[in-house]
Parts: sequence; C-alpha cells; structure tokens
Amino acid sequence: MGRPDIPAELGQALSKLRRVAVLTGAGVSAESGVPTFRDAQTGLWSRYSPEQLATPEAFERDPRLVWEWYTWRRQLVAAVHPNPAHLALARMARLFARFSLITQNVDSLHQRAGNTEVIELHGNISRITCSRGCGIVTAFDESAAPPPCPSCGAPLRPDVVWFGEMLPADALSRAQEAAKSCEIFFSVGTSAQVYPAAELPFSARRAGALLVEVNPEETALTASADFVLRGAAGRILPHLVHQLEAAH
Ligand code: BV8
Ligand code: ZN
Repeated sequence: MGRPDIPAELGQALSKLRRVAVLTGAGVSAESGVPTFRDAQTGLWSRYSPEQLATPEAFERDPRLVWEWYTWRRQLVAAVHPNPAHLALARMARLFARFSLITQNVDSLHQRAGNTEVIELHGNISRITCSRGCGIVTAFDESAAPPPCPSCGAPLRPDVVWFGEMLPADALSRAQEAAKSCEIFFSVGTSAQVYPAAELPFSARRAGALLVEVNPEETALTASADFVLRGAAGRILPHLVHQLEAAH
C-alpha cells in the first residue's frame, strides 16, 4: 500500500502553526488489538453492549459482572502494546510549542507510548476508587469481586466515567481550554458520538481552529472537517509526523 497522501496545504499549515490539540478515541488503540466500543465485543462479552455495562446502574445491579468485564479489559490492555499511531503522537508532542493530547480511552496506551501529559476525559481502567465517592483511589487488584472500600466499606469500582456520570471537572476544563486555544485540532479514531467529549472538535472549530479527522470511516464530524485523512491512524499518523520532522 503506498504512502497515504497528506494534502500539501495541511503540511504547509502545520509548518506554521504552534498550538495543536488532539482528541483520540478507541480507534487509535484498534491496531493494538483493543476492540473499539462499536466493534462487537469479542468472546463471552459479545452478548453485552458497553452502553449496558459501563453504567452505574449495571454496577448497582450486578457489581461482580461489571467488575469481571473490567478485569477482562484490563488484562487485555496489559497484554497489548502501543501501536504506530500512539508512537507517532508521542513524537508529534515534541514538535509543537503547545501540544495537548486529550483522550476518551482508559487504556494508558498513550502514556506507555511516551506522552507525559495526557488529559484522560473518561478516567483510567488501571485505577479503582470508592463507589460511594470517599476519595480513595488505588490500583486495580486481582480480586474476583469488587473489594470493600478500606474506609467506608462500600464496594470499590473502576476509576472510569460511566454513561450518565460527570466527567472529571479538571480534565474537562483543561480539554475545553485546549480546544478553544489551539490553531489546529485533530480528531483521531473516534466516532464523535459521546458527549461532552464529542463537543470539543466543534468548539475548536468555532474558535477558529482548522479541524482534521483521521478515521477509516465517515463520522459525525466529517462534514465539518477542513481535512479528512481517510484511513487507519497507524498508517496515516507516522507518515504525517515523518513529514513534519523532515520539515522541522
Ligand atoms: C454525561 C469510559 C450526564 C468507560 C466511556 C441518555 C442517557 C444517559 C446519558 C446520555 C443519554 N443520551 C446522551 C447521553 C450523554 C452520554 C452520551 O453522549 N451518550 C451517547 C451514546 C449518545 N454521555 C454521557 O453519559 C457522559 N456523561 O453526559 O453525564 C450529565 C450531564 C450533566 C450533568 C450531570 C450528568 C459520559 C460519557 C462517558 C462514558 N464512558 N468510556 C469505559 O471505557 O468502560 S465512553 C466510551 O465510548 C469511550 O470512552 C468513548 O468515549 C466512547 C466510544 O467512542 P469512541 O472512542 O469514538 O469509540 P467508537 O467505538 O465509538 O469509535 C471508534 C472509531 O474509531 C470509529 O469511528 C472507527 O471508524 C474508528 N477506527 C477504527 N479503527 C481505526 C479507527 N480510527 C483510526 N484508526 C483505526 N485503525
Ligand atoms: Zn469509601
């Protein structure tokens, strides 16, 4: 397969711009072997949809089932590696004066690829916290069922944002600030359907930023994008960063 073509005017814009923001979704981890939310869950989880399991109600109703799902996902994530898309974003962070990496993913693959500042909008699967909110945060452990909170006894839960739950205020405000102040906003590997994360590219555009989409498929964002790089992030981003490094 030939080199993906990066439009010349995008290359020119990137050589002049200083402030870049990137929003990633499950698609950036797809080439590491982590199923996206839209892919049918593999194996025994195929009969559940994430929207059914990633909710406080599901955890209330069947804490052990939800806990097992996260244990399965945590083990799957621990067994995979960052792919060329993650590695390209780690290199890209070093090329711009202001680079904000905002992710909807909970898999730590951006950190493992070398990005030191990652705005995690939806938490992280490697951490667990008190389901009654008494602030305890600790590392996920191998127990078969949610362990009791050491201070209040409520079951501990994955430290991720479920549907219907508020996003961490600090992460969301940093992401909104980055979207409003960037000159170019990349939306990579996200179907742009889950709010308020999906609002970010639109607020970047309203603030005057160029909008670039990297995705093999059309999304809710495609019509508003200034540049659509149609293809896998693991193929497109390394080529884009290679071009940028050559120009720097
Ligand atoms: C909130 C963490 C309320 C957990 C996640 C009705 C009831 C309740 C809520 C709502 C409702 N209607 C709307 C809502 C709001 C809801 C929402 O937006 N729902 C959607 C479904 C309509 N949002 C929320 O509930 C949020 N909270 O609104 O609170 C509130 C408001 C005010 C005051 C109080 C309360 C919380 C949302 C966060 C949920 N948690 N994850 C976990 O991981 O277990 S969301 C989860 O799903 C991901 O984090 C991600 O955000 C989303 C999946 O989306 P993507 O990442 O885009 O992945 P997806 O599979 O969709 O797409 C993959 C893309 O990659 C595709 O486009 C594909 O083409 C592309 N791709 C594939 N391969 C590649 C590729 N791209 C590049 N390269 C490749 N190789
Ligand atoms: Zn507690």
